[in-house]
Amino acid sequence: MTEQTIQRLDPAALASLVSTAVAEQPVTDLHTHVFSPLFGASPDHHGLMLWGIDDLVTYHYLIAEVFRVVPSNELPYYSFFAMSKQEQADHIWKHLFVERTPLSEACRGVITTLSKLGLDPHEKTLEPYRQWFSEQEPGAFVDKVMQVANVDQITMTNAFFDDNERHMWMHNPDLAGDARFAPVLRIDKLLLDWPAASNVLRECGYDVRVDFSGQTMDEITRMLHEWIEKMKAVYVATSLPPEFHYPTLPPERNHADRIIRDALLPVLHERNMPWALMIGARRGANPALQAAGDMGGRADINAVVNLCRQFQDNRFMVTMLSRENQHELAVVARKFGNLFVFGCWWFLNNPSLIEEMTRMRLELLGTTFAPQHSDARILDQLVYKWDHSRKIIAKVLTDKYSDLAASGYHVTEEQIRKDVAMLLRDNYRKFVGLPT
Ligand code: RAT
Ligand code: ZN
Repeated sequence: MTEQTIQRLDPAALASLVSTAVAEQPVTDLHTHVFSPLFGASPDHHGLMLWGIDDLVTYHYLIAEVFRVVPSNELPYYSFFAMSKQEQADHIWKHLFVERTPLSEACRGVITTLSKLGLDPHEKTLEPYRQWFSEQEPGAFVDKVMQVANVDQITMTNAFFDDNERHMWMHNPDLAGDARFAPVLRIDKLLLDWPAASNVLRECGYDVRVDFSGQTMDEITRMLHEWIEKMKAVYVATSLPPEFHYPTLPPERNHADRIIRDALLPVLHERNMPWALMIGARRGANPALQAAGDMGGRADINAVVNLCRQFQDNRFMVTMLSRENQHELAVVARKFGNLFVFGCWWFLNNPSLIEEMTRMRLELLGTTFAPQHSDARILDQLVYKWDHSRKIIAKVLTDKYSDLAASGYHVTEEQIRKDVAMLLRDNYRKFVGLPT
């Protein structure tokens, strides 16, 4: 590099170059729960695609928060869940947005989303927002949100063991037909509740037995191939509890170990496809809160070590839910090139923790990870989840480039843009084999 191409940027110029590069870089969002309009997006919201003010305000993170203000001895859980979605949204809006300052991350997210969509977030009732959303057409609204959030592809979560969703896939061969959305085969129950999973597989025509006799493993293999193909899945995913473990050496200990070793990983190897593990979700800590009742727990990192070491020809995408697991996960990724670390998941998707994790990952892994995924459930949330995360990623990168400058190395704008493209889009796309 010649002397002229080296930019010695002053701190303000560097910060502005980095934040522009981060803002302008389209993101491939690698894990969400958003569905395409093909799954149904009617204005009465009976489909799977969630969008608009009532879905936004009844996000399960906000349901958990409203029960801190109006506890269940004042409004029992069952009474809340018996209310219509609009009534639930009115209740949440009143208590979290009108009578209190919306300071929490999930509350601020609604404010950012409304503001960036051009709406005034100070309304005392939801009616003006309802009116505005009723004028949006779902398909065009997807384009609008993707443009405001600068997201080029939304990765879905397509749950084979969800009866409603599975029936949709069985009766509509074109569900993967919206190129803005990438499907993912999600198979939690196969590993977490084999007796129940085997019943569903049998109902679907797979000759499996709960004791693994007969053709069971071949039939699980057949199901995985068939459903990866039917969904046109880009990867296979599971969310796992803190207790998840994979032993050091065969023989296997339980159903999950056998299925992982003899069906899941061979299928993925044959198809050159990664397995995404999201480890640390403890379901139903407060079951009455439904989807809002889950919590997290610290997991054993050796599960990840053992999988990466024993299956070196397989590839693993891993995120973990507890803050305590983050350092060891980044260290393990230094040992195994077949491990791709991604995202600040769920209770970690908060500015203070995103900053801490992104800084640590850059220090341990350089640019070889994906700092964030949105986990959005409601389409509109892409706006805030990415706006908030981009600002933190830009801040951390600016600090790191300043540290480099203090060490005598000055980055070019081209380098900054390349780093940002890898972090927000290309590392993930390469890892799953999508075009970059
Ligand atoms: O983040 C969430 O919305 C959680 O409820 C879970 O869905 C989690 O992200 C998961 O994928 O299991
Ligand atoms: Zn998720």
